[in-house]
Amino acid sequence: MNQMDTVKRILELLYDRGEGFFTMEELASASDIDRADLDRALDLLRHRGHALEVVPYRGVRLAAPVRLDAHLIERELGTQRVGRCVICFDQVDSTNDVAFDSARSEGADGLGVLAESQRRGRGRMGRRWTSPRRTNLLLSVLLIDPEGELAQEALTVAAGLAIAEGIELPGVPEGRLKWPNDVLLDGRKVAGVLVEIRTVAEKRTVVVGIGINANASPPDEEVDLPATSLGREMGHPVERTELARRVLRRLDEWVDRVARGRMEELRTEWMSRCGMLNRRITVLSGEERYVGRALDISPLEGLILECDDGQRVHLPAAGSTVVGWGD
Ligand code: BT5
Repeated sequence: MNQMDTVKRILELLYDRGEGFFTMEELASASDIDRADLDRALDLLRHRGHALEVVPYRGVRLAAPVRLDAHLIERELGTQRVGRCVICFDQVDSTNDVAFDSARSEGADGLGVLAESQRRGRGRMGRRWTSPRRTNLLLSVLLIDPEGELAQEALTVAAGLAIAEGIELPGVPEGRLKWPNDVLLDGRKVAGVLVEIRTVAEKRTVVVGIGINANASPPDEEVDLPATSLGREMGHPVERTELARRVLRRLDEWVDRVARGRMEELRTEWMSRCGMLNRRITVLSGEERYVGRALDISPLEGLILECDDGQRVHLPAAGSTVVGWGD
């Protein structure tokens, strides 16, 4: 094994042991190296950004929260497209921008970009997405789509579903979807989706940006809709590596369905998780304000609303926000 493989092997061993310790002897023997090489490998792990907790007579373990690491996320991920390659950063402006910047690289389709923090994390329509360092998941997935198979409308819905399924953990209430791009737990926002489309090297390029509050959420006075985190719902911190893997796997399946045009599955699943149907809602779409009953969701055409004056309108996800809902 070369030195890099040794470091990865040690990282796997420590990660898999969770909160348990490894004695130095045990770790050296499990990774088939001598003590001097182990010390060098642990230094390299620290250099890679991992904090280690070393306790006399007990040994070593990864300090919580475990830093997001591409190797741990990619390991036996088993996806076809989404997350085939993953990169993790400490700080970026926006993971969506990094994903777009990577679009010209060979084999970039499906790339997953994660960051521990963002200087300019964004929501839709110029809004901000905030997340304290090393607490949450900030993830963007790059999809090169020259044939235009991945409609923005459908991908937004698909990403919401992937999140709702990926966060199904013990103690977490069922994730409900608020059209077009929010995932809520008991009415509080736990995640948001920002799908952006640009042309890069003459190819249609889509980035699915996902922010999930794993362990921290902004206070009510700082947000339009009250927020929550998975950790708050569960009563203990959530390990983010496994969470990222769950969401990437679910997104892989949903992106595949969208690419194959299996919209009915998308619609059915979405409807079963949507808390808004048949309720009277107020939607801001572009400059207009619409009030009426939500009749249906079309993964390609958006929300179908029966306005109070009897008129039916199709509202696209892009540029629309539900600002109020009643019975
Ligand atoms: C969204 O926009 O919900 C899309 C959020 C997408 C964020 C991800 S993080 C990775 C990737 N890189 C990026 O730069 N962005 C994506 P929108 O529906 O416009 O909601 C934005 C609003 O949510 C803000 O105006 C705040 O009121 C609220 N907000 C901001 N941070 C929040 C958080 N952590 N949790 C809950 N609400 C938040």
